[in-house]
Amino acid sequence: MGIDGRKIVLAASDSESNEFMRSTWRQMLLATLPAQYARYLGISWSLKNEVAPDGQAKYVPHGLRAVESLLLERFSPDDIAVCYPDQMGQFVGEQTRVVGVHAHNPLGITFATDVYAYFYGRDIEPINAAEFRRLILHPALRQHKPHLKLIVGGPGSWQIEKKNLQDEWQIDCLVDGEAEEVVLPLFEAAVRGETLPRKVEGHSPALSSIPRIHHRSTFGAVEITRGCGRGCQFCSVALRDGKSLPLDHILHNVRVQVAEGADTILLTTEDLFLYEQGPRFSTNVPALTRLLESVAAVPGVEHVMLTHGTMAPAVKEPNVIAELSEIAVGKSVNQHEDSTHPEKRYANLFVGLETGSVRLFSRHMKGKAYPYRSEQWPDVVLKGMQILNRNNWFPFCTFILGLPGETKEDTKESLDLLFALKDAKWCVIPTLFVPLEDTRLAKKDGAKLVELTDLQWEFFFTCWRYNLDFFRRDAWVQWRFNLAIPMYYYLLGRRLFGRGMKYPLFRLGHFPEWFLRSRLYLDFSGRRTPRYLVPDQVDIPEERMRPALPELANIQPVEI
Ligand code: B12
Ligand code: SF4
Repeated sequence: MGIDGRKIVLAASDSESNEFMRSTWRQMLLATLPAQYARYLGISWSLKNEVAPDGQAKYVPHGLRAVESLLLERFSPDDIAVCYPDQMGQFVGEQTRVVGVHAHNPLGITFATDVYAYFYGRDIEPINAAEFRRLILHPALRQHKPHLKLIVGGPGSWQIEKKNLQDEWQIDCLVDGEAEEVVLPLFEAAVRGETLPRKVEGHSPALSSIPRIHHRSTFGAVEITRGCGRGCQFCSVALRDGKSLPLDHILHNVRVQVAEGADTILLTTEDLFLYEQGPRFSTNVPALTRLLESVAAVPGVEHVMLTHGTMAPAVKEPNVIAELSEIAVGKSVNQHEDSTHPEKRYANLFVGLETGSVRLFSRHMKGKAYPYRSEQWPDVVLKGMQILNRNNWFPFCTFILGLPGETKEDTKESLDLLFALKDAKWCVIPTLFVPLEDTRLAKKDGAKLVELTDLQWEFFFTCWRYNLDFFRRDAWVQWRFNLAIPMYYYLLGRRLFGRGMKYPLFRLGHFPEWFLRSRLYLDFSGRRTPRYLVPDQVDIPEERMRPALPELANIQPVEI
């Protein structure tokens, strides 16, 4: 390309584009592993991405592909290059007028990210943040800044404003929210060299404005729904209007991915069960089945992966899980010896459980359980997990510690629910509450590791004890890990976080239960019966069986 460069360059960091081992889990680890020490942790990860012969990126996050497609409506493909940082010098040159950068989680300050890097010391940043810094401070950007505009957008662009880094990083404009209706005028103004607004807010676009993509996304991500509508107060997508992408749009995007070498498709959604939903979040089982079958039938698709889902639909309509399993499990990338599938495959679904406290649930997220009531949440979780596990769905679930107003009793209720799930096949990720911009809890204080109570530490490490026991079966590795735990506590942990973490941490290190029993809330020795047991069934409250609002009574599920 030489010194001229392209008029428009779009870029994403290596860690946010990465699809190492086709594992979404490994990419999430990049948002968490401390950049400085990651190589010593014995975890396999890589930042290598594939580059096309002309130097462009083979795959980047789906949001950036959407931006590229919008720009292709007005600009020639010869005007645009999409690349990783290592190739920026090839594409950013004298002719470049605008560089658009994608930010999924640029500083690692969202849920469950910097928390883990902090365990190594307060100033340690996760790999993802270090990689974003490498991108945004790239020498080619600095060299050509006088004649180009720098625009950053994506779900994590708010983090840059929050940390006051917009000026230091010479970013002309931050785009927050959905960008379909803002990208073209903004990039055109940038190409004309006009001064850009410091910040632009994107709002939910008309369904028809969401473009079909032209090139491959990381993990073969294909959007099937956008928005949610359940209204959880801590969630940044809760306010996005809920919509399903038409099947021919979805299949077009699947074919584009496969044509450019993807063999795995990641169906991207806030909630799988909202796809072509009927009235009041009711699951459209035929539409979902048809979706999965159609995607799996596209020649070249070897694996179909899922992102997020909620528990209540699995409880209300267990047949949906059974119906989807042939593809969701049979075409999954993931394998675990506890799966009863002949090839030991299991389906992964990210499920936000967030709390076991009925009070906090009712206050911050009651729409999540609909049509069940908040008081039924523990039952919904336990029954849902049973149904998922029976069908070889091993979900990745999150809990949020430190939600505004959390008391000791709330944490105990969460611990009780966690204990009732001790034999579940799952991965459970404790996260700390982060007041995300554009949410109803934006003005509240975030939770901090140094302020965790003893009970919250117990919750935190009990989750990881479960995960170790379920995923790490190598006795020798486990033994070494167990030895390292007290060393960590006495050398660093105690100094960084205080004594509250001690016994919970020791449980993570498999200290004997006779020693821990009297010092912790949960009793692993089996003497105490759990507060919750899996219910035989969870009844939908009668008033929720009937349409509550007259106008809803006339809405019919989508006909397939
Ligand atoms: C798929 C996905 C993943 C995948 C793949 C990610 C990837 N790198 O490709 C996996 C599972 C690996 C993943 C990981 C993580 N994710 Co994620 N992920 C998603 C998900 C479900 C879909 C993303 C998507 O493709 N959406 C569709 C596209 C079209 O939307 P979009 O990306 O927002 O893009 C639009 C705009 O943002 C904008 N835009 C995007 N890029 C650009 C660039 C420019 C220049 C401009 C102008 C505009 C622009 O235009 C697009 C069209 O409107 C979203 C939720 C959601 N539905 O969006 C969460 C989400 C983005 N992830 C989230 C989080 C927290 C994470 C993790 C930190 C999770 C964790 N704790 O470990 C990690 C971070 C990974 C990393 N490397 O840092 C949060 C972000 C919260 C926040 N606001 O900070 C979200 C919103 C989920 C949630 N509800 O909390 N994620
Ligand atoms: S159910 Fe999930 S996506 Fe929907 S509002 Fe709640 S947290 Fe957000």
